[in-house]
Amino acid sequence: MTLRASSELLPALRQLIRPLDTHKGLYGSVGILGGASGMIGAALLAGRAALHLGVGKIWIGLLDSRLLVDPSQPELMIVATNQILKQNPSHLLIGPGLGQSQQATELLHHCLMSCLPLVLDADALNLIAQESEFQSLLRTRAAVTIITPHPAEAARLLQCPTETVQAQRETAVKTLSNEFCCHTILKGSNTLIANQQEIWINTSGNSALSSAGQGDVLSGVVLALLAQGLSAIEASCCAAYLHGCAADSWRKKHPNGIGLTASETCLLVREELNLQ
Ligand code: NPW
Ligand code: AMP
Ligand code: MG
Repeated sequence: MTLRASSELLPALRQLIRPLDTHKGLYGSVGILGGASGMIGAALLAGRAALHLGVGKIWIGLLDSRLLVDPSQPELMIVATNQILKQNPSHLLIGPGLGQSQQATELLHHCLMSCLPLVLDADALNLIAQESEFQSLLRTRAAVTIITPHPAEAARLLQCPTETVQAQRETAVKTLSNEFCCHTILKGSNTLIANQQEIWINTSGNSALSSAGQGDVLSGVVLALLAQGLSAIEASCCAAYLHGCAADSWRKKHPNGIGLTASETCLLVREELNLQ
């Protein structure tokens, strides 16, 4: 199969250009669920990425309810997990730092049952891999669903070794999209993006992204683009491309550099948006 380049879909980003007379209510009101004890940062990183990519309102339902505000990012609205769906969100992301507790399982069930466009990452994917009922719910969702596995998460979903996924990445991404009737972003060097018809390849990005929380940032970028009107495939391809470009620009300033943090990547991705 011929792979298309993810950068082909960049013109879709022009949809983000705003008229003068507008308001935040038009740019998505997203709910993010995750952040169990010890992994609060994952949900906050996804929220920060969504914020820096222009989402109107961001609600974060943290499983660890001890944090009431992100002092470094007070724009994020942190609420109890059971408050997220009550905020009438336009789009949902579940998974970053979610853990695999009973509470996590119940929240995932609610999300899969909802009629809202949904991004699934990290532990949401691990829970789906373990539960056939979740797999059925995923297949039969009426709304758009995007899954963002790294190779090990993909292997859990496909019930095969990670080495098999890496040896046959095109087959893996296509199988995931077909098996679960969704859009798939198979992360890693040369991230692949697939719907049930086609596969796109991302050529931006580098090993500076091999650090904690970078996937959580990517999921927030995908959510942001989806919430502002891009189609699932446009949001997936553009997010992977911009995320990779952020690391490429950083490497230009720091040849062979290491130590790029996910927090920095949130800001750098915004710099990559060229809406002229
Ligand atoms: P290894 O180490 O090579 O044997 P997991 P996670 C493998 C949250 N986070 N290619 C790797 O294999 C996330 O959101 C919270 C091949 C290892 O065994 C999740 O909710 C943070 N193999 C949760 O933590 C920051 C690869 O998979 C295993 C691979 C767990 O997520 C960190 C690790 O993957 C994190 O994002 C690749 N490209 N990538 C926070 N600040 O709060 C991974 N593996 O077991 O799914 O664990 O990705 O750390
Ligand atoms: P996660 O493992 O969920 O934190 O996701 C890691 C993110 O960083 C994904 O978007 C990967 O595509 C990206 N990434 C990690 N390592 C590399 C690499 N060597 N080259 C390009 N992208 C990478
Ligand atoms: Mg991850």
